[in-house]
Amino acid sequence: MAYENILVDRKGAVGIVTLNRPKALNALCAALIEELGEALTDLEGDDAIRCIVITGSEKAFAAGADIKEMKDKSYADVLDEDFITGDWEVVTRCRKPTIAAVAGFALGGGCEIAMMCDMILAAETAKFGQPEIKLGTIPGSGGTQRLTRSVGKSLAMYLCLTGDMIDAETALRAGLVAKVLPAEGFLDAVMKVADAVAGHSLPVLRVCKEAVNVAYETTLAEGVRFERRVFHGTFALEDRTEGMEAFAAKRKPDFKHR
Ligand code: DAK
Repeated sequence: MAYENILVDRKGAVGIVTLNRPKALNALCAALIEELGEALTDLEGDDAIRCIVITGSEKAFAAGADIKEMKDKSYADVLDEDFITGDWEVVTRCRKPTIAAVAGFALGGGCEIAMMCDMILAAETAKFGQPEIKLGTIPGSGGTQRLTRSVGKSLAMYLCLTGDMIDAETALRAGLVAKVLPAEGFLDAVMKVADAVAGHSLPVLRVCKEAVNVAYETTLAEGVRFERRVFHGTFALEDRTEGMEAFAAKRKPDFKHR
C-alpha cells in the first residue's frame, strides 16, 4: 500500500512504521494519523508480525499535532467533529507489543503517541515535552494522564506547566523511557530489542501486555488476581509446554504461537 506520510517495512517478525514528513518534523496531520491507523491495523492482522516499532527521523519522532492544520478551528468545530480523537487511539488498541523508537523531538502529540506504545526506547538525542501550554492549550491525547502515571505529579506538572523539554537521560531517570541507546546505530539497537520481543510466543505476549496494562486501571488486589488467572491460563497453551520442556532439555524453544 502506498502511503504519503509514513513508510512501512517488515523485518522478520517486526513491523516498522516510520513517520515521514521530514519538512514538518513529522507534525501529525490528519492524513498521517489516518495512515498510521491503517498501517497498524494491517500489521495487527498480519500473522507473520509479532512486534511493531513506531519511529521517526534522526531529528524528530514527531513535533506534535499539526498546529497549522488546527489553528483556525473553533470550539464548535472541535466539539462537533470530536476533533482527531478516534484516529489517535488506534495505537492504544494494538494487541501486539508496540515500541516507540524516539530520536530527536517527541513533543505534544508526538510524546503522547510514544506514551501510547508499550515501551519507549530513546536515542541520546531524544527530547520529550508537552509544550501545548505555549500555544494557549493543554495536552489533548493523554499528556496530562499517561505522563503523570509514568513520571509522577511533579515532573508531569513541570513539563505541562512550563512547556520545557527534558532530555533522554532525564526521561530515563523518571521512568518515561525503558532504555537510552547511542544515536549512531539507534535503529539497529532498537531492532535487537524488537527481535527479542518478537521471538516469544504471540499469545503469551498478548496476555502479558494486557496484564501489565491492567496495573494502570485497577487496584493492586484486582490486578494480582487478574495476573494469576492469566498466568494459570498460559498453561492451556502449547507454547507454555514447549517453553518449559525446552528449558529442561537445554535447547531453544520452538514456539508455534498457539
Ligand atoms: N505543526 C506544524 N508544523 C510544525 C510543527 C507542528 N507541531 N513543528 C514544527 N513544524 C514545522 C515548522 O513550522 C517548520 O516549517 P517551515 O517554517 O519550514 O515551513 C518546520 O516544521 C521546521 O520547524 P522549525 O523551523 O521550527 O525547527 P526548529 O529546529 O527551529 O525547532 C521545534 C524545532 C520542534 C522546537 C519547533 O518546530 C517547535 O516548537 N514546534 C512546535 C512544537 C509544539 O508546540 N508541539 C505541540 C503541538 S500541539 C488530540 C490529540 C493530539 C493533540 C491534541 C488533541 N486529541 C486526540 C483530541 C496534540 C496537540 C499538539 O501536539
